[in-house]
Parts: sequence; structure tokens; C-alpha cells
Amino acid sequence: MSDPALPFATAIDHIGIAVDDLDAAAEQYRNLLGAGPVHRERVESQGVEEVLFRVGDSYVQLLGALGPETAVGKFLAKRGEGMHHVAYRVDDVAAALDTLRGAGVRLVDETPRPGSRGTTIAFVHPSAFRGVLVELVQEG
Ligand code: V0V
Ligand code: CO
Repeated sequence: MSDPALPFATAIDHIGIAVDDLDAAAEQYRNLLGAGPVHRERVESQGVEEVLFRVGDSYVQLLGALGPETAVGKFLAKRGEGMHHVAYRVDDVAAALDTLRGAGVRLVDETPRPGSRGTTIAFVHPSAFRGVLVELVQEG
């Protein structure tokens, strides 16, 4: 079914977790993971503030909503705190989007956009991945 010459992704970049209180959640995760956050950033275009923890070559991304009408704000109101998305690291987001589009997968973003840490990202609709919202992340 899959072509080993064409791996979809090179790693799990991060797991996004929606939280009500970013400061409290960051403190709790610092104690649980035994290490402090490596990054904090407001991404106005996505309506979030994030706190990142490093785990191996991947991150845990705590997400606070910048308002009730944002993606994470609506998620929190509907479902409460919990896992919000899985982000796959890819070499080329635009190419990965083309591949998925060609496979008939429903996209959220038709074109790549800026993420945190200077990354380029795009979201794929949860219906394509069995109820899990998927993000594609290109570093650098
Ligand atoms: C909503 N649904 C989800 C979901 N959010 N399912 C799984 N995971 C999620 N995160 C379901 C919801 O339960 C409904 O299911 C259905 O989708 C429609 O829900 P809705 O509340 O009406 O939401 P929509 O359709 O307005 O928006 C859902 C999408 C939206 C996924 C399209 O959240 C979106 O555009 N997300 C992409 C942007 C984003 O999430 N940004 C924040 C992270 P039923 O009830 O119909 O079954 S920013 C980030 O990660 C950054 C910056 C980074 O990493 O660098
Ligand atoms: Co993310």
C-alpha cells in the first residue's frame, strides 16, 4: 500500500495538547517531564500561545487559546482539554500537500503557512486520519 521510496514523514515533530490554563499546564508538565520548556511563542495567525517541551527529537506542544472563536478555543469548549493534533515532520510541506491532495485527502490548508519557531505548516482534516487533526511541519 505504501511506497518505501516515498516516506510521508521523517518523524513525529510534535503532539499538540489543548489546555485551559497555559501557565499552570506548563508548570505541571515541567514537573512531569523533569525538564523545563524550551520555547514559548504567541502565534496570532493561529489564535494560540504555545509552550514547547523537548522529548528526544520531538516536542510536546501545550496550546492555550487566544480567544473563544479560535480553533483551540472552540475545541476546548466542545471537548475540553486533551490531545488536539499530531504533527508530522516533512521535508517539503507543499509537496506533501500535493501528494495528499492527489490521494483525495480532505485538507484544511490548501497552501503552507507560517508556524512557530520559523517553521512552515499545513493542517489536514481529521476525517482523513481517523478523527485525528494532522499538521505537517517543515523546519527551517
Ligand atoms: C474539531 N474537530 C476535531 C478537532 N477540532 N477533531 C479532531 N481533532 C481536532 N482538533 C471536530 C469536531 O469535534 C467536529 O466533529 C468537527 O471537527 C467540526 O468541529 P468544529 O468545532 O465545527 O470545528 P471547525 O470545523 O470549525 O474546525 C475544525 C478544524 C479547525 C480542524 C477545521 O480546528 C482548524 O482549522 N484547525 C487547524 C488550525 C489549528 O488547529 N490551529 C491551532 C494549532 P463532529 O462534532 O462534527 O463529529 S496552531 C499550531 O499547532 C502551530 C502554530 C504550530 O504547531 O506551529
Ligand atoms: Co502544532
